[in-house]
Amino acid sequence: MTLHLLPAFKKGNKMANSKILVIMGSKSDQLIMSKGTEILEKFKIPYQMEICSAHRNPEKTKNLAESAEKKGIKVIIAGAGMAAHLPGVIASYTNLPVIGVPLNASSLSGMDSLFSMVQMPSGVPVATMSIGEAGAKNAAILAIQILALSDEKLKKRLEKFKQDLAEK
Ligand code: RP5
Repeated sequence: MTLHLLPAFKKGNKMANSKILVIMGSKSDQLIMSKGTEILEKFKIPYQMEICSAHRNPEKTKNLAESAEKKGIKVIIAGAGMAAHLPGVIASYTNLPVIGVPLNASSLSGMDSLFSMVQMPSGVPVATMSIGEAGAKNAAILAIQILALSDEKLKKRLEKFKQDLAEK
């Protein structure tokens, strides 16, 4: 099966002043992870997207994590399936908050990935979301909530978002 990149991934996807870095382990993760980036776009949050595997591209993973803070990134979202060490490896190279999204990419239905992320040993946390689409969306919302701690306008937009959810 040939996996094509979604249009948003082809544009170079480095928005000026990106606040959030979204990394996923494979092209095969992009459909689910795009459910979260759609929310970032709705909130007009500039973000950078990268496809980078912790085991296939270890040097690139290290460089992305180490350079993120200097580039102005405030939160990193990392999605991966199977033995999903990506968020943990990223968290080992940065003090930025790292949000992990476990993805269903194997016969274990994402439980493998969930346990890989949520069972981080003490000292190097990964804020782990639920498996799949809900997790991708919640990762985006949590990242926005973190940004809203120092952004009053964003806080207001979040309040409106939550009110709309309640009305639905
Ligand atoms: C992980 O392995 C990726 O995050 C993906 O979810 C899974 C399978 O990757 P591919 O074999 O589809 O590239 O590294």
